[in-house]
Amino acid sequence: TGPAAMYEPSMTTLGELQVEIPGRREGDPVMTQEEFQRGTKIYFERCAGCHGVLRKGATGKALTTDLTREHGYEYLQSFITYGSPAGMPNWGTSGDMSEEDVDLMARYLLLEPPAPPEWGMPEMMETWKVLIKPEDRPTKKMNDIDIENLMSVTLRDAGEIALIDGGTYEIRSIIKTGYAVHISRISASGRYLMVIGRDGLVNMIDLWMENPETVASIKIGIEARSIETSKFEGWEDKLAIAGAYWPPQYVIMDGDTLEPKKIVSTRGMVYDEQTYHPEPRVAAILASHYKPEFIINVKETGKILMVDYTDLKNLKTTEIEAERFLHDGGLDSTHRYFITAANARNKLVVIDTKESKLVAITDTGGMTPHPGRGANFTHPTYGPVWASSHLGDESVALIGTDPEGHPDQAWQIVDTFSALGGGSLFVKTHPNSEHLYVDATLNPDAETSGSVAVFKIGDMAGEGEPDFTTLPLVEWAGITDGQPRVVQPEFNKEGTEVWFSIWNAKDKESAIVVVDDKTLELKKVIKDPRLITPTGKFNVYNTGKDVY
Ligand code: DHE
Repeated sequence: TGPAAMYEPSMTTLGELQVEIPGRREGDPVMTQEEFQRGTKIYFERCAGCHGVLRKGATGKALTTDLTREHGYEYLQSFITYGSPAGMPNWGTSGDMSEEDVDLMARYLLLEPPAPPEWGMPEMMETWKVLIKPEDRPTKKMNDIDIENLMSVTLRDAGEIALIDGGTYEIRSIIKTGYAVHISRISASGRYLMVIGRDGLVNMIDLWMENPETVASIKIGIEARSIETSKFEGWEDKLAIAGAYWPPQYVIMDGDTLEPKKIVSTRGMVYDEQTYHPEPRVAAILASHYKPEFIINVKETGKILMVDYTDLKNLKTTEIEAERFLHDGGLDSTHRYFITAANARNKLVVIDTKESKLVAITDTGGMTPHPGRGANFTHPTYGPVWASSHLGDESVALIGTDPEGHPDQAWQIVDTFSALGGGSLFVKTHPNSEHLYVDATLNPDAETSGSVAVFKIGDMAGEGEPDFTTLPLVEWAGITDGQPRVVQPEFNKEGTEVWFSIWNAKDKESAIVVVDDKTLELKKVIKDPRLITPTGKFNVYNTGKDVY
């Protein structure tokens, strides 16, 4: 009984939708309806994130039939089997796809992609549930949890999050969320935790309840990645926003109930060529601290939208021409500037959230920047900087973020140096820390992907590349089965400990490793059979206040 029993998460993903083989053309490979359905499911689960639902390409290459047919079956089959150094996974040789599935996918890609359905207000309203009405919720915190130091941990393949106490390391609860759940964000007051699954399911969890639970949910699309809440003074906890990959759109919702208020399509013209794009996906969304605005990355058209949320009926949007393939990013230490990666273009874009204007587009000098929210610190030589690592190579790039004190270096790449290796996803530091942590999650070498590089910020001055310490976290976790990967450093509220996920296969043991930031010694290994595929971790205080 209780809200958990009432709450049935929606598992409809693009892979589960009933699709028909689009009209056959001469020379099309023979494929049964069942095979086509299976191909669609695999494509959604493995390929769409990088190549797009309509296969127009983004982080991955375009796979439209004019191209796939030119390359032909053999080429596709070998590419899917062996992958490429540019980032295509080796689905066949890694054992993730069977030989039959590789064959199926090579044939599938020679056919036109099925057209997925739209998801407008009627569909959203049908999935919208308020499990506990605002008036029936507690009026004060009813538990003894130190909410500000709570960690919301993505349990990716379980479609759940774990709420872990940042002080005692105790798992306070496990909550069912969307399919392949992606990120957590927190409302400005720190009360409501918002979680989004790849299937577009949003859970709103009330951290004041005796046992924090989902109080409202809605499915905002068929594929999604981002969620955020209004943070400007006077608008705390008032609104939520979620962005979808499919259909390409964002929706602004009531911050108490998730009632959908306004859906805006992001289909339109690519910023530079000014040609129409049918699938401009919504990537990172951040709330401005300077204005009542949401900052929205539209990936394929290369536009950053600054959406004023004060009057949804007369919606004012500043549309900034940035760069294609916008992905993730974060704020500088003053919270005034938004720095974001146009990752397939090797660029960082800087926006002034006070003036709602483009400030700079800078080449990072590395391959495919992937900063997460990035890392802010004061460099001994260059002053305030923000860091990003890269997916395609081992480099870390630092961009100057102090236009007042260090005008010559502002928005320039002031330094680049090597960390462990390519395949890095996230960097992290904290205002109270003297260290910069850099993972190498997708590196093919198990020792590399199982470790993290730690740079001492004070040692970054001087000639040559700074040295780093390697912490063998998988070894520290004592997991020998499988090839677990270290992913996403996240600090506790005080900035004294840093947490890492040890991300193993679904049927193997995973863990969370906590490191003492001062001594770089192991503080705690959190293991529990319920910790299935932990990936992202979101400290309530640091996430809500944009401390990174
Ligand atoms: Fe993420 C953030 C998209 C794969 C873990 N990821 C984001 C954001 C986007 C995104 C747009 C920024 C959200 C925001 O700030 O509003 N991620 C995608 C993809 O399209 C991609 C490449 C492929 C896919 O098919 O989904 C992808 N992401 C992954 C993973 O495989 C990761 C490593 C494991 C997982 O849990 O799925 C992963 N993504 C994360 C994490 C963040 C994230 C942990 C938040 C980082 C932070 O510190 O804020």
